[in-house]
Amino acid sequence: MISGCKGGDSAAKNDQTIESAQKTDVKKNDAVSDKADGKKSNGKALLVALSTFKKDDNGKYVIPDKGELQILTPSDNGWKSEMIKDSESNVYHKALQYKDEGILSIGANEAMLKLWNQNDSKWSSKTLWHTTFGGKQNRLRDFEKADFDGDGNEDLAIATHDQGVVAVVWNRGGKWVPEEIDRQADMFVHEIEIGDLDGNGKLEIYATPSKPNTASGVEQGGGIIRFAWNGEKFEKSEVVHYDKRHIKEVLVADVDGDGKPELYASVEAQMGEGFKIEVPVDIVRFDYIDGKFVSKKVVQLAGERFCRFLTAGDIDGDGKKELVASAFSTGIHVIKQTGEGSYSDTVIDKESGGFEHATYMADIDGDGKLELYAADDNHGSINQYVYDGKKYVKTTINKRLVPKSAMVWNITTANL
Ligand SMILES: [Ca+2]
Ligand SMILES: [Ca+2]
Ligand SMILES: [Ca+2]
Ligand SMILES: [Ca+2]
Repeated sequence: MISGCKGGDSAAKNDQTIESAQKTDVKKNDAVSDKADGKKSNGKALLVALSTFKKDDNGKYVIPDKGELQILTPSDNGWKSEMIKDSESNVYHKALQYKDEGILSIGANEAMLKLWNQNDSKWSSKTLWHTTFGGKQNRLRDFEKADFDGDGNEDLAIATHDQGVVAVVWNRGGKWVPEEIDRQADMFVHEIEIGDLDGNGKLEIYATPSKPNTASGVEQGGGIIRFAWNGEKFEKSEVVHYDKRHIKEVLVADVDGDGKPELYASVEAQMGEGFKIEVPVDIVRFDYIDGKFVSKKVVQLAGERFCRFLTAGDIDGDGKKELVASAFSTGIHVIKQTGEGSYSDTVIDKESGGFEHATYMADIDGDGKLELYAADDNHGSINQYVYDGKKYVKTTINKRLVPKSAMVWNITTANL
């Protein structure tokens, strides 16, 4: 049963749904694979989570269609693309490999958590959680995996729309048990990050609730909340709150290399009437010091309204980590710490952009150095950036015919 769940009736319903889903066993869906040769690759692949759109009567790609998971695999003849299509959801927000058990996906409208597996080159899925939240939208928006209770099984923390639900889906020895750990009416929780910022050996969950988008974006408040496991339940506290700004992107990483992770946030612009940017995007760092969070501005992205992707890693091979901020309209920013509290900001590609501008760092080619992968939705391309010692060399590894026919929401990797 779902213990400590605040959902009441919906909790009972969720539990029932999961029971029936587990009894259903493997469901074929309408998964389509366009992989021509059906061979399994042996190396790492990129998992690209997408939503697709159909044309309306005016020929505009605005009607939500299927959620899709694109698997991009390097080969001697360039990157191979394979699509898993799912008509039960119209958005795939993210996919994560879960050990050798398969690929987990989260979708929206319908809100579904699925586990995908490949047999004889056909992908099929099992639904682990299918739920509604009682508002207008039912979206599983972001998730991360970690063993919160220390039982040896990795659990999932999931951000959802639009009733402020933060859920943990416990892995109880192979049985998946969802639990709502928070709920706030008419709130959108966009992002989950996990890390031990207080250094007590237990992982906390960081989540970003914000008020619904308005047409003007004026006075859309939000912040970061934190859930710390106390051995029995999660204790909620606030990291930061803004009345006129909000956060849809956070990152936990040890960028300064002192062995302790920091929390980074992309604080969206404070907007005035008529889409006037009163304060542009700030990248802010939060350190947990003596029981509270201390914030410091890293950089401000001049002229930028929002930045929905922060990643970190040593992308230029100098032994120190960089922070990469992929912004809506000002390109891909590589941010380097140049001293105590000082940072430089270099735009490596000002043409790349989009609402999400999903970005990921991975060593897919196996040379021991990270490559940067970014989804440029303005041009419908997925690009790789490799630092050659002087500059970032850009290679387009995938391009769709009609850029507006899809949106990329996330990029991760899997060993397939
Ligand atoms: Ca666990
Ligand atoms: Ca901790
Ligand atoms: Ca570096
Ligand atoms: Ca590499």
